[in-house]
Amino acid sequence: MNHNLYLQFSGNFERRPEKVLIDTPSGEQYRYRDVLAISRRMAHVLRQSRVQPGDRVVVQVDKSPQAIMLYLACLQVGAVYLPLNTAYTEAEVEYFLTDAEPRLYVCRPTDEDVASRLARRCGVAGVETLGADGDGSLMTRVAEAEEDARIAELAADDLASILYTSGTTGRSKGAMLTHANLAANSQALMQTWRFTADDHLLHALPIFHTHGLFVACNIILTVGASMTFLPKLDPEQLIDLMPKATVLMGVPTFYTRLLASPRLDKRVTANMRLFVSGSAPLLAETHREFRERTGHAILERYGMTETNMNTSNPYEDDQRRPGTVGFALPGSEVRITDRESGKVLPAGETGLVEVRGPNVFKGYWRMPEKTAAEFSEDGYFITGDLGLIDGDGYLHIVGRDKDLVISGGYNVYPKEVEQWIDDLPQVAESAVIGVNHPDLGEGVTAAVVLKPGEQLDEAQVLAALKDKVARYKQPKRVFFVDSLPRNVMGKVQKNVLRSRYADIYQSAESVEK
Ligand code: MLC
Ligand code: AMP
Repeated sequence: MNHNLYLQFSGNFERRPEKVLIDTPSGEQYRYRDVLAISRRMAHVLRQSRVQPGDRVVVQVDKSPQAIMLYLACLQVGAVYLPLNTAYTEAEVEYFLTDAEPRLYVCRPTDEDVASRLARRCGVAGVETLGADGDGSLMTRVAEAEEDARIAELAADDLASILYTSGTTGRSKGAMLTHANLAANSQALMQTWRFTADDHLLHALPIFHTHGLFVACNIILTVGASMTFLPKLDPEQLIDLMPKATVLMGVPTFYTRLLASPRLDKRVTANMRLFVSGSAPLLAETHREFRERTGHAILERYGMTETNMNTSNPYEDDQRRPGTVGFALPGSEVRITDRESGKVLPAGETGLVEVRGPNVFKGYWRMPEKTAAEFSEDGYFITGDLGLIDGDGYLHIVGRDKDLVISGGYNVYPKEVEQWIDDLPQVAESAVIGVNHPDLGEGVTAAVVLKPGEQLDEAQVLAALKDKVARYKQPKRVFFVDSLPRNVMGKVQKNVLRSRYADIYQSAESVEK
């Protein structure tokens, strides 16, 4: 049996060729038949470029319908789709190319020079470009290519994608997601959230992460529905489009920014059947405010790059509980264990959240020890999140055991930023923390200790980080301290720092987006 995820989508290309799969606010429309034809031509170009099943194709491009066609072409060929955030710096991309050893690197036309230089340095054989408007060298080749309708024959645990996720050591790890992982998760979500071919999704998330790519696009492709692709979050544009849509998926910042618009009300949301939130905690207060204004209870779910989606609040809106992430999805299991003993804890007790099921990834790319360290003996993935399951079975995420900041739904591992700050000759040590931020949930914030007699200001630290790490990882504020608070074991007490700076983003002037 062929387990290629593409087969889960392919029936829709035959059943509804005339139906629009993706449209854009500027009026472009891509029907199922267009997407099929272009993706098959892309598959031809990939094969011409000697991309074989199992080869990695790194894609670092702006959001566009063509980027989804490239994803589909990779599935057809059996290549491993490896999307990267366009915000990554050259240094960050160099690491990914070296680690993943892709056959092909597809970048934005404006990045071609840097990309070619990087490809030469990292031994990547091919570079193509793809622009936001479907321009670039890839599409020039596609225009001349024939359609190649072959679909690679794959096993369930062959890789469909690798998504890099930073680690607490500061070194990024490639999470290997199989065809079976992605197929199982979109099936479970489709059922739980009652998607049908009549749905129309407002898609304003980036498509280089689990949320925007696998949760959003895979469901739409599986049920044969349609979506509007927006390049980025623009709350007014979303509100304009809601009367013709049925579903929105977003990170909590989507909902706080929508609430900031006086236009958001019951009337503009009347056609919508579902608002989904995830990737970061949604404040119960935001849930309640949204319900009051629109009559809709936001459905919160919980997932991870490594595991896809694990839990969801129930579809029945009176059973959705603010501040909780609901129940394990069909086929998945969730338990809470004691941090020290590893024993499973009863309802109401807080511990590590562990998950098991067909959604859970195969492991970290070329890191067997790291993979083994994050699984329990009986096959549960240890998420590093802290949670409890209440008496009614709802999972609450109450914190994180891992040192991680989530800013606007993007993960920032403090260690990575601290290492760059510590490299500055004037710096003795630093600690990077997430501080409550009204727009982004958490704002990346640094506390820096200088070496005796040295001088440095906030602007200099920020300037030094500029080309090192992606913009969203750079601190919103830098503070200088005489020493970092430590416990008796010598460990930096980040909680002390978090409470010291708890109010810095609360006043309107200090809130930077
Ligand atoms: C952008 N900026 C950010 C930022 N996003 N800074 C911190 N945190 C963020 N999340 C910076 C930019 O670099 C820029 O800086 C300035 O803010 C404005 O940029 P922008 O592009 O205009 O930002 P905006 O459109 O306002 O984006 C904010 C956002 C976006 C929250 C809408 O970040 C977003 O769509 N986040 C979703 C991330 C996501 O998909 N996460 C899912 C991961 S999967 P300057 O200085 O250059 O102006 C996952 C698993 C799961 O977690 O469970 O889903
Ligand atoms: P990522 O590694 O980018 O996939 O981010 C996964 C992490 O996001 C999880 O381990 C959680 O810490 C967090 N997360 C995702 N969804 C939620 C949610 N609904 N509530 C709280 N945290 C969440």
